[in-house]
Amino acid sequence: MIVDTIAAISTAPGMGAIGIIRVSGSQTIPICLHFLYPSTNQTINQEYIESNNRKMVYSEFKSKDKLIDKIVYVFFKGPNSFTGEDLVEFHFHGNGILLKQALNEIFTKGARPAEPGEFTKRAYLNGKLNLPEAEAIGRLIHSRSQFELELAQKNFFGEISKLSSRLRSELVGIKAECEAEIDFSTEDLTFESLEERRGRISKIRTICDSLLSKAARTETMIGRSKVVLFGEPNVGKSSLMNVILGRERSIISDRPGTTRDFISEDLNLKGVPIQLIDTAGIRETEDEIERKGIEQSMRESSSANLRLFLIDTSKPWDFSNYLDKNDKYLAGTILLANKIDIADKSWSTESIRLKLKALDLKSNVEILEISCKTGQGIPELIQIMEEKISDSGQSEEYILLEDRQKYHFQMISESLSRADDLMLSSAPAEIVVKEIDEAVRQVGTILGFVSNEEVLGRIFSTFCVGK
Ligand SMILES: Nc1nc2c(ncn2[C@@H]2O[C@H](COP(=O)(O)OP(=O)(O)OP(=O)(O)O)[C@@H](O)[C@H]2O)c(=O)[nH]1
Ligand SMILES: [Mg+2]
Repeated sequence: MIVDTIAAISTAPGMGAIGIIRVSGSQTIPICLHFLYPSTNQTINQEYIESNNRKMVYSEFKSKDKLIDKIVYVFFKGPNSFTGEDLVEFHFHGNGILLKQALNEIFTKGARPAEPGEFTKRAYLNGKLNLPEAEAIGRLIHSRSQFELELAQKNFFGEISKLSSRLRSELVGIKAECEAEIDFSTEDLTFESLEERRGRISKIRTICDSLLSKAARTETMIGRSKVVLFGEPNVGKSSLMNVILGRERSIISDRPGTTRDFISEDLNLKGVPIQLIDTAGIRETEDEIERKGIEQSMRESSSANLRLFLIDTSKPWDFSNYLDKNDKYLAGTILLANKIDIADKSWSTESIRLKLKALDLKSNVEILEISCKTGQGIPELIQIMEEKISDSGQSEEYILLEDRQKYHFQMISESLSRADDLMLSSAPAEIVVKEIDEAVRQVGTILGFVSNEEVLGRIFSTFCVGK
């Protein structure tokens, strides 16, 4: 039984209509009795607090006759609280200084500062949440996009726990079969064939492996996607940056070499956070500063999730030659034929398409005519960007795994692979069972069958104080 009492500000820093201090542990009621003066004629005592269990009560919050704030509070009698212990939430006015003042008063009356994630850790230790759910709370709070939030919600509502429980019961079944075979090998019983068992094991391995690859895909989606605008000077990269952002961020001029550094701005497309980067136009130059900018452009563009390569259709160029010259930049890009409002008569999308085909680039190049001046093609461009970036397809294709969970799924897969090798080489069942047992242990760890204080400390310390 945890006896000490913790307290922390649970709302985000900054000003707000309300700011909540949460207190949990055995001193919760004495702390309430010390500070609360409900504006009824009733005297406050333990019975009063407990009879108002889970109700919002209006009260003065006073320390030594000094009125700190008029608040509402909710008392939750353990075990029916978030942490499973007696818990109170004091809803103050949302001023950081006021909240700190009140919190310091609370610290003098038997509570200590909560560690990061300690409320959630207590909830877990008291059986209120399982570990994957507790971890999902951390994600829920920190989600930066709709996409990430939805996946965190799925985990919070039990996705990982259900999945792991299913895997665990499968693995326990296999282990039981193996053990029965060892124990009753001298008796005339039929057990599943080697092939059947290998099939069952391989099915679980496939599930783990596919989870891991889905999780990897999800991570790239969640990480801020980088979209880079690049191409020769004066083709309209900065103009496009401004059009997409809807404001004048980059300097535009008809002088080639206007942008010398790279300019980065954050935006959100369909809930996916994006870093949009405008770069220095690529060309041969004697100017050292410009050359540095160009090198930077190349670096940015090679690490981008989506590359938009701009060309200027207003030039009377031989575009075929132009593409030959630039073919190393083209693979996997969207080729934006800009300034289509003043396109030269030599411009033809069809011939460019044919040329691109002939270049035999490793990955597809899409081509889109746009004008930063008239806005032609811009909605289509945004739509293509959204599709490419948030290409979420079926949400079943994505899953959020915390590093810890990934590690254990990986370990399960490896144990099962070793078990399979052992079975193939007709190793004794006793040895095979050890690997299966290890897989059972690993999946148990995902579910939170962990007693190690250090492991738990690590998991919850990534939370913020007050959670
Ligand atoms: N008519 C027309 N002019 C455009 C269009 N897009 C850009 N321009 C003009 O083209 C010139 C160059 O535009 P920028 O956006 O500065 O080009 P940039 O690619 O950023 O150039 P650097 O920074 O020098 O590499 C400016 O004078 C723009 O007004 C367009 O779609 N139509
Ligand atoms: Mg520019």
